[in-house]
Amino acid sequence: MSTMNYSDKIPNNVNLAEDRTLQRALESWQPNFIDWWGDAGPEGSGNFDVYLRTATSVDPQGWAHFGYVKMPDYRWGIFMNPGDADRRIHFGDHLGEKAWTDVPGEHRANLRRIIVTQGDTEPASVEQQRHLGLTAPSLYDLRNLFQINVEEGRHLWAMVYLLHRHFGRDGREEAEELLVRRSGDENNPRILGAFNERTPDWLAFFMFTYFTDRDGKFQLAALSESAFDPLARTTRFMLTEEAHHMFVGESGVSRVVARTCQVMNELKTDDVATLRAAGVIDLPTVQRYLNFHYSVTIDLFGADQSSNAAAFYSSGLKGRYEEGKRQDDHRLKSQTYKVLEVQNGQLVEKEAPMLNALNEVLRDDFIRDSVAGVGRWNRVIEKAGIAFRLSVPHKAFHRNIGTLAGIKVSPEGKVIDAAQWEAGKDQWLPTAEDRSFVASLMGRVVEPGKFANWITPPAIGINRQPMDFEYVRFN
Ligand code: BYC
Ligand code: FE
Ligand code: FE
Repeated sequence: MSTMNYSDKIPNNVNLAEDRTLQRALESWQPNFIDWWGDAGPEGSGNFDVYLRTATSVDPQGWAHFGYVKMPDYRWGIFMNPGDADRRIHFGDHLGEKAWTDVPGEHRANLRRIIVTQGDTEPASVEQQRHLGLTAPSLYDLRNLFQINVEEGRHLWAMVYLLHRHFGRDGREEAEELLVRRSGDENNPRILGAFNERTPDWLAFFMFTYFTDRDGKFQLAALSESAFDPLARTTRFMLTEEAHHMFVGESGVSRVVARTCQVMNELKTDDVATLRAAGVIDLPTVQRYLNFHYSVTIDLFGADQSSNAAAFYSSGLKGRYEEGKRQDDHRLKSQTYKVLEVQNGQLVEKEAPMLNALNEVLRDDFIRDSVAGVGRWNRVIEKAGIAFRLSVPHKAFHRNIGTLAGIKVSPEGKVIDAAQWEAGKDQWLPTAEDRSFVASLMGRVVEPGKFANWITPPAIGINRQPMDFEYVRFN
C-alpha cells in the first residue's frame, strides 16, 4: 500500500491501526515529540503559516502536495517504500538468504545502535538550526529552512517507528532518549561530533546542508541496502527527501558566491576589507567555512579501520553505497583497500583489509560526490571572470576520528607541527572575527521578493511560484 492514511492521528502507510499496542505506544510518544519541537525546534515559529510540501504517497507521481501549514500541526508520519516479498540479502555472510522482516536476535544490539545513531542526528540538526529563522535572508530561504526542519523531524519518526515496532521495551526507552539529548549539551550531547557543533549563521547552514546532509545521503543509501527490510524500505523513502536538503545547500552557497563576485566586479577589487564594508562575504571566508564543514563531516564516517564496520557489512546490516551496482563478490573477505597513515612525518597509503576499511570506502564515495558541487560553485566564479577557486581540503586536514585524529595536516596534505598549525589555522578555519563578521550581515528580510544584500535571488521559486510569493505568513 503506497497511499498515506492521513485520517489517523499518526499518518502512515504501515497499517498502524492493525496493531493497537504499537499504535498506543507511538501515540504516547507523540506529545513528547511535540513538546520537544516546541522546546528545541524553530524558535518563535509556532503560529506561522508556512508553504510546505507534504508527502501524499510514496510513488514518484503522488509525492508532493504544497499548502500552508502551521509547523506544530505538520502531519509527521511513518512512511515506507513498498516491499518486495521475495527480496534477498545481496551482500555479506547471508548473501542469497531471504531478507529479514524482523530483527534476528544475534544482530539486535548492533541494529539498535545503528538506528539510534541515525535517529539521533535528525533532531540534532533541528536543534542546531533553531535560531536561524530569526535571521533569514528572504521568505524563500526561511521556508526552505522550515521544510528541512519538518522533514528531519519526520526522519526521527521513521527511526522511532522501527525502535517501537522491533525493539520492545529498550526500543521505547531509546525513543525517549532521542528527545532528551540535546545538540551541544555538556552533560547530554548528541552522539556524533558534527551534530554538536553550532550552526550559527546562514553560510554555516548552507555548508551544513551541502556537506552534512550529504553524509545523510550516503549513510541512508548504505542502510537502504540492509538485510533488515523495514530499515531498507524506510531509508529509501528518507532519501527522496534528502535531495532537497542538499539542493538548498548547493544553491545557497552558489548564491552567496554569485553575489560576492558581482560586488567584486562592480568595485573591481578582491580586497577583503573593502568587500566586507560593501556587505558581502569575501571568498577566503567562504573557503574557511567550507574547510570546517567538510572536515567535521568526513569525521562522521567513523574510523578508517573499524571492526564495527566489518561486522555491520558481513552480518548484512549495512551495505556499501550502491551495493547492487558493484561488480565483485559482495563478501570482500580477501580484498584490500588503501587507507592513510603517517610514517616518518609523511602521509602514506597502506593496504588494509577491505572489510575493516568500509567506513573509508563510504567516505571516499562521499568525497567524490561533494567535489562535484564545489566544481559547480567554481563555474560561477569563473563565469564572473575572477581567478579565485574553491577547493576541498585534504582528507587528513582537521580530523578528529580515526588514525588521523590528533595529527596536524595542512589543507594541502602536508604533515606539520604544532607551531605551523598555530601559524596557519586562522587562514584555514573560520576565526572568531570571520564568524562575527558573517553574523553582522545576518539581518531579517521578510518582505516578499526581497533578499539580503549578501545573497542573490534563486533561479526559480518553490513549486514554480513567483519570486515575490508569500512563502511564510507571520500572522
Ligand atoms: N563523532 O569504529 P568506529 C544524517 C565513535 S547524517 C563521535 O569508526 P563505527 C543527517 C563510534 O560511535 C547520517 N563519535 O565506529 C544529516 C565508536 O564509538 P564506541 C547519520 C564517533 O561504528 C544532516 C567509536 O567512535 N547516520 O542523517 O564503525 C541532518 C569508534 O568508531 C564519530 C549514520 O551515521 C563521530 N564523528 O562508525 C540530519 C549511520 N565517529 O563504539 C541528519 C549510522 C565514530 O567506541 N551510524 N564515532 O563507543 C553508523 O553507521 C556508525 O555508527 C558510524 C560510526 C559510521 C557513525
Ligand atoms: Fe534526515
Ligand atoms: Fe537532511
